Amino acid sequence: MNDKLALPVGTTLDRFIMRKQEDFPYATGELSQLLRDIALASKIVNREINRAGLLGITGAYGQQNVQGEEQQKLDVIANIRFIRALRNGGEVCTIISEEEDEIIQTGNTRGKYIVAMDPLDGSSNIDVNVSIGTIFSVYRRTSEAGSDGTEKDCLQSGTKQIAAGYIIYGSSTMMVYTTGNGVNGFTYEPSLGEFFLSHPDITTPKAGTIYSCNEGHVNSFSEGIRKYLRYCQDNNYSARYIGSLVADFHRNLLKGGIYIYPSTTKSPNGKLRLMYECNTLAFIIEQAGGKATDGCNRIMEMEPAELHQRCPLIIGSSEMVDKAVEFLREEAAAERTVGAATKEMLR
Ligand code: P6P
Repeated sequence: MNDKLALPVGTTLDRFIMRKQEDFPYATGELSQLLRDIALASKIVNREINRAGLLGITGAYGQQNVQGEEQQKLDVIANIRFIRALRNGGEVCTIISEEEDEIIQTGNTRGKYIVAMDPLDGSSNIDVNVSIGTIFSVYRRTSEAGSDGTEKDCLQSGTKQIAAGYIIYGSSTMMVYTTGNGVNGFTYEPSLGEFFLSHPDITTPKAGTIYSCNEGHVNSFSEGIRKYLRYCQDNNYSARYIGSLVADFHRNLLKGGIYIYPSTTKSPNGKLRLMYECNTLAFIIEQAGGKATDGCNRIMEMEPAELHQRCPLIIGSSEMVDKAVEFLREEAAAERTVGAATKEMLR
């Protein structure tokens, strides 16, 4: 299928994946199968989320994850579902999960791929019926097939991603992903058990009037971030912050906007994780024409040192991200000037 012939709205995810695979003559179908495995797990998780209140699977699980965060029962359930689907699918040798301290070996030693995932992000919102999401990135292993994947296989920069996506469990359930040739969105029809193409070739507006940030932490933000937030308010932008990254990101992707989880005095590296939140959404936003930075560096070029490392995230419409970075650069320049003047005075 010629990539130039856009596939019609209503194309099933399976057919879409197959047609797009035809665009890659050397594709062997493993990545296609991996995407199907993720879609399958998301259908199961979707069903459990929708019935959580009836099945007694809301609320805390009673343990903390490696991040020191209270695991919700559905965090654990979603983690199990995605690991099982990827293990049974056979294409993935190793998984990084927000819910697991160490890398997970699937036993598929011939598997070509690594998956980094947050099985259920925003889970504190589950009990109050607010949209939540699954976030995933796919990398090609760098080690030889035939043995378990290594930590080095897992610690690759975002530019090495071969696919990235999320599932948003919201007023409708959608899967949005990219393999590096644009971004496409699929809406789930539960009565048929299928995802259907509903948002072909998603591009994000260059500018918007929505800013997403937890302004309750404003006193711990840098002066540059505080100045940018005041700039948004002076320009009568709308503050929209759901407390669920996938939901805030998805709205801003479609309408234009910026999401900021910056460095704070308490958490200098911010809260969000590089490998399975920031890199994933950075790949998607760049493919849709937007930008993603930690305030100084392009997120996708950051070299990960640890599986669960955190990084500040400023992501969204390109002109809005540029403006936020401008305020941060002005602050850095002012600090250098003050630093130099102080040094001069102390000579
Ligand atoms: P805060 C959820 O825990 C999450 O990782 C993102 O989904 C969300 O945007 C953010 O943290 C909310 O964090 O500190 O504003 O409650």
